Amino acid sequence: MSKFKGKRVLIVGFGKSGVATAKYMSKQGAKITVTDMKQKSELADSVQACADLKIEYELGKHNSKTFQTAELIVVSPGIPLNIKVLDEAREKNIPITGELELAINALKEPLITITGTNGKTTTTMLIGEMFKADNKTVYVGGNIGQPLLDYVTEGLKCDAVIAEISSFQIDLLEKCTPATAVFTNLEEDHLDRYSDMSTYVSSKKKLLNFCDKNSYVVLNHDDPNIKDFSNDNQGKLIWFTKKNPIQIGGPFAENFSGAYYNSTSRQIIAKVLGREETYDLTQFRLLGDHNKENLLGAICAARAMGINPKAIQTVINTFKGVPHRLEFIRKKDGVYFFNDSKGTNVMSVKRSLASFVNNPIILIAGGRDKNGDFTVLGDLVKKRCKTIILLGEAKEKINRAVGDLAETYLVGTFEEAVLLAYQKSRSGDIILLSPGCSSYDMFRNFEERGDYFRKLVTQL
Ligand code: UMA
Repeated sequence: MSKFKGKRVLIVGFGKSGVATAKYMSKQGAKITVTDMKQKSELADSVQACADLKIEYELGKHNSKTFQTAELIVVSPGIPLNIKVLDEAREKNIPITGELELAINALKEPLITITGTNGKTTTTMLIGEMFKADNKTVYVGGNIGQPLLDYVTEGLKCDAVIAEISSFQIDLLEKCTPATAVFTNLEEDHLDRYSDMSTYVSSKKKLLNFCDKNSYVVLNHDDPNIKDFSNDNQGKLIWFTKKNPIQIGGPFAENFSGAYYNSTSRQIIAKVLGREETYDLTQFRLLGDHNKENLLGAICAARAMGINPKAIQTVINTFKGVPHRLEFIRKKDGVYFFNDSKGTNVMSVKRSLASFVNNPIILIAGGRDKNGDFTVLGDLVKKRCKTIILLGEAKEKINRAVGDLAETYLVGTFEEAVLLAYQKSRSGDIILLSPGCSSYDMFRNFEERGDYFRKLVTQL
């Protein structure tokens, strides 16, 4: 019998994670209450998705009493853990968990986790494709937008589960032993939720501390924060770097286990399970150095899990990229349009700007600020941007940080931004939407923002 049968389970937040939890808990026979600060009319999709389930709703508010009388509280990742109702429940020792924890507790398959600030989704997708190219069945989920708990509820059976995991999800995890854990990089993000960078780093590190001696731990040697993770690692360490290990020298070069990029030959050299292999990147389509990092991390994880090098090379040659991550939309009058709506923090804008070396950029940025420091974009804006178009809640702040370094306009709507960018463009220019902010001031999520941008660009 399920341990949740008959239990009063309170689900906080009724987005994707809340819906997945409701479906799972309904199957387990729990007594479900859902609470969300939004009104029912704003949650129509979620309510519809759970129309067949027996659920008590408390919408438009969070009621302290409901929190204090629950036997288990399942919190959605986007909800800050320091809200009053959760503090009160903690005082009463009511267990608080997340959808990911419920899923991981029920998983039997090898779990590959991917976390970091940027590049998680691309790395996750690449690993998934590498498994599939080797005729393995996989479930790819987590922060990528497909709740992991759906895999359990639907009773699916795959060879492996590949999960993109955010710090918000890690904060709600009590245990998790990945077969392989990839850490991409750690850059400034979510400082509206974490008090400072070190608290954010500690959150990610919690996942490293879960890894045991059987876990493969894949670390980015080029990222100083991630490099430091090796000091606390219990697992089997695999490095990736864009430098030749010989340049780094010392024991790192002598005992190198991992993958590195050789820029002269445009190859990746991997030595993961003792054997040395070479991967050719001449057909790899994704732009930017950061995508080489994503590929390096993916190769390390796939090889650690025994994926055939031939399957990996096939994915390198055919992978088209991920929507909303430097996604090429169209070329019109010689102008190239790119949708980078997932560029929701300052460092990811930096990476995207650095990806275009030769063409002048018209950057569209802004949205809801996450307490980011936009001044770090200064050098790249000066070198690469001919125009910046700013919108959303953060437009004044970004203008003050970099507005003097390129021709800058502040606009009110997305339509204005796209039209102005097009009017200002000349053949050879790149129009890049890379907001550096979350989308929540104007859209439901970054996907909706990117889809809208794509639609406007297609209509031009
Ligand atoms: N809400 C409350 N009370 C509050 C705050 C919010 O009720 O005090 C409600 C909101 O009204 C809303 C609901 O909570 O209806 C939303 O919950 P959510 O933000 O957790 O959204 P979900 O749709 O459940 O999506 C979550 C992840 N969202 C976040 O972490 C913000 C999705 O990651 C993830 O894909 C999904 O679970 C499935 O696992 C998105 C994301 O932006 C992509 N992640 C961040 C990132 O990548 O930077 C971490």
